[in-house]
Parts: sequence; C-alpha cells; structure tokens
Amino acid sequence: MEAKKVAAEKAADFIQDGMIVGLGTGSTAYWAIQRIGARVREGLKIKAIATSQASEELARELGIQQLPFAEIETIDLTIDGADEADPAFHLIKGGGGALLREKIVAAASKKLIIVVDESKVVDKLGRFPLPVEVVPFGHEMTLRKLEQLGCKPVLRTAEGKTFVTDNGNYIADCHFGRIDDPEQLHTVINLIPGTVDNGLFIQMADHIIVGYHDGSVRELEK
Ligand code: DER
Repeated sequence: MEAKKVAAEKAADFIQDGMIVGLGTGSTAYWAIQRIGARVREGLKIKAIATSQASEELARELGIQQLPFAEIETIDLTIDGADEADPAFHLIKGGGGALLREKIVAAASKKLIIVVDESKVVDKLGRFPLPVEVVPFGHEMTLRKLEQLGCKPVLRTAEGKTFVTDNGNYIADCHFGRIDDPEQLHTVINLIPGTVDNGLFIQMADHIIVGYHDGSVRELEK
C-alpha cells in the first residue's frame, strides 16, 4: 500500500488550480483521489471526471466537484493506475474492470500520469492477463475468436457471477503469457466483432511514477 500511496500522492501534487482532472480507478488511483480530496478541502479549485462509478462515488464523498463529459472540451491531467507498464510506456490496464471509461478519459486528456508500484514495471507485457471488454451477445463466439489469437480467454466472474462492467459488458481476461507486439495485438483484438476495447494502452502514458516500499519514488520519462 505504501508504495502505491507515495506514487499516487506525488502525482496528485502536479494538479493546479483551474484544472479539469481525470480520476482513475483501482487501489492506486484511490490514493490519488484521497490526496485530491484533501487538497480540495485546503482550497484547490478543480473539476473532475471519474473513470468508474466507484471512483465517481469516492470523489463525491470527498467533496470533489465533478462534470459530465457534455461540459468538457479537454481534460488537463488524468491520474490512473496500471497492471503492467513496459519501457515504451505501453500499458496493460483493466484489472479493475474499468478499462473502457479509463481509455475514453485518457484519450481526452492532455497528459496521462500513470502511478504504480515497482511490481508493475516489466520488460515485456503479457504476464498479466489482458482484459478485453466484450458485449454479452455472442460472447461465447467472441472468446473463441480471442483464443485463436494465441491466448486462453477466461470470462471474469465476481462473487460467483459473471462480472458486469459499468457499461453493462463482460470482461474476458486473456492469458497470453507474453505479448511481443502490443501495437499489432491491440488492433487485431479490436477488429473482432463483439469486442468493445481492450486493456492495451498504446502510446497513451506521458509520465510514469513508480513508488517503492521505502517511501521513495522514481519518475520515468518516455
Ligand atoms: O483497472 C485498471 O485499469 C486499474 O487502473 C488497474 O490497472 C490498476 O489497479 P491497482 O492500482 O489496484 O493495481
């Protein structure tokens, strides 16, 4: 927790008055949202948009003013976690099931800061199973087509039931083992009818902050 917290709080301190801020999802983004809430209570003037219902609820509890996308031209800065990050700053995200809204918010952001602990920094993506958001209709066939790409797709469950995303879709966790060409895989997956999007974030991260258990942080530049 300490490593995630120190990275998240470092990122939250980049936020300036007047910004529109994207709020990520997951246990690391949680600490960024907590720090943002504390700064808002100290007088920071920002507006935010969340990447999940969970983060939206947390931000509301902390008194962080939120906007709908209808009122947003661009987002100045988004802070989010990741499941894996490689040397080219490609990411695997979606461990928390929020990849679709996270990618939409990230794509609308001038700057995306990723906050992780050191376990997420890898040489090659793929040890973490790649989450793919799929529509429920025909998902059995969609998973078979995903399998033909060389992975073992597993439909995500929660509390014994099929996990349903904030958008009413399912998640297939695709066990590739290693991903040699994430850019090509990202494109090929999204061409399969029935897939909505996948957890490969290609060339989206601008800045990665790595937290360590001794409370230190390391900032990676692309
Ligand atoms: O679901 C997500 O994309 C999360 O950001 C995930 O990638 C990181 O979750 P964590 O911060 O709880 O490890």
